[in-house]
Amino acid sequence: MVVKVYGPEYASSKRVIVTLIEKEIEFEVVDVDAFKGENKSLDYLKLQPFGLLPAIQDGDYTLFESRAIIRYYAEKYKSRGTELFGKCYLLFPFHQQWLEVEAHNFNPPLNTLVIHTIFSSKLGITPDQKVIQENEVKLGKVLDIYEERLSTNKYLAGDFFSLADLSHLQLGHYLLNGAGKEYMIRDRKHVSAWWDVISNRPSWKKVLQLFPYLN
Ligand SMILES: N[C@@H](CCC(=O)N[C@@H](CS)C(=O)NCC(=O)O)C(=O)O
Repeated sequence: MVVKVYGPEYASSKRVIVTLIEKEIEFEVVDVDAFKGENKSLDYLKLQPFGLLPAIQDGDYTLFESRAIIRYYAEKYKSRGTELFGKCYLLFPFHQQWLEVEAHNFNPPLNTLVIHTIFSSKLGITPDQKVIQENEVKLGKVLDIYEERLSTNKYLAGDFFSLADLSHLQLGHYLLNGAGKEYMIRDRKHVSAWWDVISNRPSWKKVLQLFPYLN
């Protein structure tokens, strides 16, 4: 069964697509333009009642929330493509922990930064320098913790690439492309090396080639 991914152009959808590529799962995409409000159409709300992207359809099966989707496919196709949970069950909590850190510590300040630096005109909001500065400070503190973690571990969960690393690519990409905050990665030696490793994976390059970023 080919997996249908709705709204491939958006960051959270790319989190799903890069996982499907790593797991060698066939997919097709359905364009949904959030800037035209298509994510609030009655048909789309049947798939994702909160009107957010992405949602997937896999036969009769529908799922939303990008991190739930990637956990599902990494588990369902454990032995296909890249092992994204680590080989040993003892490692499972570490990658879950760092996936939660990405969702609750990394993503919120970066998402606000991206809205105010890249998407303000599309969203019809005035960029607020105070909000930008506050969120830059918050994100900097998170990245300082990453710097320490990555000084003793090649990847966030240990010595293996996992969903936790992969989940940073979609919004992290904006720091170096569009938001003008490249220094936040490049001034941290270990974060910078980690970023180069994860963003040079063929799966991520494929995503960028298939779905160039909106801005
Ligand atoms: N926690 C959700 C977040 C989804 C989300 O915020 N999607 C954005 C695109 S990256 C969206 O749909 N924005 C349109 C809107 O807010 O109307 C997930 O990971 O799936």
